[in-house]
Amino acid sequence: MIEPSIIDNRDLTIGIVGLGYVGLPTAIGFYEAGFRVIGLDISEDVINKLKRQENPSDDPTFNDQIPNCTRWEVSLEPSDVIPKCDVIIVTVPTPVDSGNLPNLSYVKNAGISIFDNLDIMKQPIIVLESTVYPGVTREVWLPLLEERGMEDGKHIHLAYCPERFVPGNPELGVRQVPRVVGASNEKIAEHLAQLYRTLTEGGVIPVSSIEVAEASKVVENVQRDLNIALVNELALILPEMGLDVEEVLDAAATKWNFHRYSPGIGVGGHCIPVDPYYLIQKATDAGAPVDLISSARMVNANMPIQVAKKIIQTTENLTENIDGLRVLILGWAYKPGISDTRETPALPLSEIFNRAGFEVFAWDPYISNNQNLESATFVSSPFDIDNDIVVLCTAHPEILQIDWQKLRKKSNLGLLYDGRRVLNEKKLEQIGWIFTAVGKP
Ligand code: SAJ
Repeated sequence: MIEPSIIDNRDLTIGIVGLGYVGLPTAIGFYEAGFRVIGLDISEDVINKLKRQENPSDDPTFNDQIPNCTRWEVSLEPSDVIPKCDVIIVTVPTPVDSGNLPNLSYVKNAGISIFDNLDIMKQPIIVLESTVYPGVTREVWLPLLEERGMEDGKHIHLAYCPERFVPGNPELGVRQVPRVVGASNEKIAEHLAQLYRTLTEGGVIPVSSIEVAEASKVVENVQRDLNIALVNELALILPEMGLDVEEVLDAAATKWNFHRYSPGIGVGGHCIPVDPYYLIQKATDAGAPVDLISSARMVNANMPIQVAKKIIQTTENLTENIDGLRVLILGWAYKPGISDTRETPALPLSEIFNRAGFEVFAWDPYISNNQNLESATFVSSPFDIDNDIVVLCTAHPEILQIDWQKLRKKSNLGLLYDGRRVLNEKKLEQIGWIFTAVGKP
């Protein structure tokens, strides 16, 4: 059991199962907070790199941050390390499958490797952090415990503490963000809140149950998806009235409780475009309506199609034959400053351009150009090729700083589409670009 005094003395061994985007910073954070930390992963590459104190992730924040100390251990073998743990935190992926249905196999497999190897004399606490729908922790793990003759609250204690951090933003990492934690047992939730307060300075609130904590996380991201969908739909409506969505949103944002979001070519990442499907699935199973959540998800998922349609229409107004025209996509990562391409809207955009007969090239300063994608050829510089159309998909600082005058000389048609509304329209038109953008008439 994790009594407050044990937490204060740092006399706890904390296991982290899954050393990816969330698990690695969490492991390093609890190590830095003074605990014994054991990291477990199924990837030999990750574990071998960590054993050599190399950063296994593509986030440079962890360069030179990998500990080399007796308080830090990493392993591929659950049987070697799980028995040593007092608290086990599970940070494994919870993706959706091709039909956008939740894939809980990683959560289940993590449970199996934990429950087959834990030391019940320690009455360990098992905390799921991965984003799920309300009920997953018990639905997936209780049957596994029963199969092994174990009971929650007796041999082990289950809990849920949603992962929260912002990839690529060191101000909003696991050591800074506020957290919530729920457990089957109120005392356990309180003690876990105390434990997580050694990790983050952002504050930790215990909530009344595992399910409340599970629901809070998926609701946070559903709200974000809905807000983005609203401005994306406005970006399709207002230009039909001759209005620029950015000008209207700026005006509306002068209202004290208007929350400003930005329209774009689409919503990428492993959170926002994925998490709503978890709540949609659970609500549908429960026979509850999901009209708003699912239609907002469709608006965002269809944004690359809408944007491609607009760009193709504009091109057809400029030239007779669009077949074989060259499009240069600037930015492939799903958001600025990182190399993560999961669910990137640039991919469907490039596929639609291909079907329209365009030849598609892409440049992203954070992504090596040896990507073997069907729908786009990666180049190592935006000046490597002549183009006809340039589409800004990701507002990387390096893309904003491009020499647009020099790039204009490489563009035969000179059509520029600002997919994130981050460029200076007047300046670009003065140097000869035909400037168009999402939400612009
Ligand atoms: N996006 C828009 N318009 C907006 C905001 C975002 O089109 O106004 C797009 C981005 O371009 C990107 C996608 O949505 O393609 C997601 O952007 P994001 O800023 O939400 O970034 P994420 O996916 O890294 O979200 C993370 C999430 N963190 C976790 O789930 C742990 C999310 O909960 C956070 O709210 C978000 O960071 C944040 O606040 O930055």
